[in-house]
Amino acid sequence: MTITQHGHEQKKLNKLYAEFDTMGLIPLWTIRDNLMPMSPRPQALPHLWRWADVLPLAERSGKLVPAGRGCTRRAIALSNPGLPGLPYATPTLWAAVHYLAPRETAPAHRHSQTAFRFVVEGESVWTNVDGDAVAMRRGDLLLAPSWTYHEHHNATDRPMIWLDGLDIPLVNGLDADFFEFGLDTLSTCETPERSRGERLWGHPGLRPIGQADRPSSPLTAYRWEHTDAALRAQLEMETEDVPSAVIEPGHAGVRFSNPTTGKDSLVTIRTEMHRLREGTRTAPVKTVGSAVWQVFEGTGVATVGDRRFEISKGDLFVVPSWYELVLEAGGDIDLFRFSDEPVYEALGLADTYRGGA
Ligand code: GTQ
Ligand code: FE2
Repeated sequence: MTITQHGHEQKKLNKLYAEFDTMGLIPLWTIRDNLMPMSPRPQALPHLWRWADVLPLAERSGKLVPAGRGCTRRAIALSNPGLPGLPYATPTLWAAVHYLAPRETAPAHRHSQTAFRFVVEGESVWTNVDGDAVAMRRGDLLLAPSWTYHEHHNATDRPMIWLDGLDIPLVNGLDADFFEFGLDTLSTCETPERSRGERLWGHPGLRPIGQADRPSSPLTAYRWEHTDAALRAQLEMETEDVPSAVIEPGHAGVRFSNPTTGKDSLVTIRTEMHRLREGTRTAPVKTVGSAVWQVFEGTGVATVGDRRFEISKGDLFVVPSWYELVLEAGGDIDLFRFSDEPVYEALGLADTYRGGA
C-alpha cells in the first residue's frame, strides 16, 4: 500500500469512528481488554480503617450531629479509596460505624436494602425489627432483612457504637431501591431478654412445625455466647484429634445461617465469625466477590494482595474481589467477616481458590 493510499484509508476509518460515536455505537475491538479482562480487575482497593481513628470521630459526631428525622441515622460510612467520593466499602457493600447517644432513638423506617448490625463494644441498645425488640450486646449479630421496619433505641446513659453492613451499593446498581418512613413514636418500650425471633427459632436443630421457609433468617439475633462456644468447640476438637472440625489447622469458623433453609442468614450478604489460634497463619485464599472484615478481639496481621495490615480490636479492612488474603494471628484472634458471595452463588459466578499453606 502506498502512503497516499494508507492516508486515505485512515481518513475513512476516522470518519467511521466519528459516525459510530454520533450514533451511540462502540466497536468491541477497541475496548475488549478492559471490557472482558482475563480475571477480575476491581476498582476497589485493599484498605484498613483503624478503630483508634474511627472511634473518636464517631464520638465527636455524637456530640455535634443530632440523630432523628433530619439525619435519620448517625452512621459513618467506610469509603474505599479506589471508589473515591463514594460511601462504599466495596462495589456491593456498605459498611458504617453507627453511634447512638444515651436515650436517643433512631426512628423506624424500612427499605429494600438488607442490613445487619455487629456489636464490637457496648450493650443495652435494642433494635426493633418488625415490632420485635431485639437486645444488642457485645459480639451479637442482629439482622434487619429487606423491607423489615427497624428502629434503634438507647435505653441507657452510655453511648453505643456498632458496625452496620448493608447491600446499598448493590441495590443501587440494580436500580431496586425502595424506602418508607415508619412512625416517629417508638412502637414499644419493652426490652425483653429474648426476642420473639429467638424464642421461636433459637433452639439448635429444632424447627417449629408449621413455619414455612423464608428467604432471610427469621432468627434476627445470633448471640455471642453461642458463636463463642461453637468456635471454642471446633478448636478443642482439633486438639482432640478431630482435625476435620476446623477449616484448616488452627482456624475455626462459623457462618450465620437461616434456620429455615440452612443457607446464608441474609439473601445478599454472607456473615461469618473466624477464630485463629495464636501463631496460626492461614493458607492464601482468593474469592470472587468482595468482603469486609472487623477484628472482634486480639491482634494479628492481614495481608491483602501486596498490602500488609497490622490489625487489632475494632479495625476494619476490605478484601476486593480476587485479591489474595492471608491472616496471621498474633495472640488468639477473632474476626467478623461479611461478603457478597451469596449474590455470586445465585448468579453462578462464585469461585474460591485456596493455595497451599
Ligand atoms: O440503621 O437503619 O448504616 O438505614 C445505613 C442505612 C444504617 C439503619 C446504615 C440505614 C441504617
Ligand atoms: Fe435502615
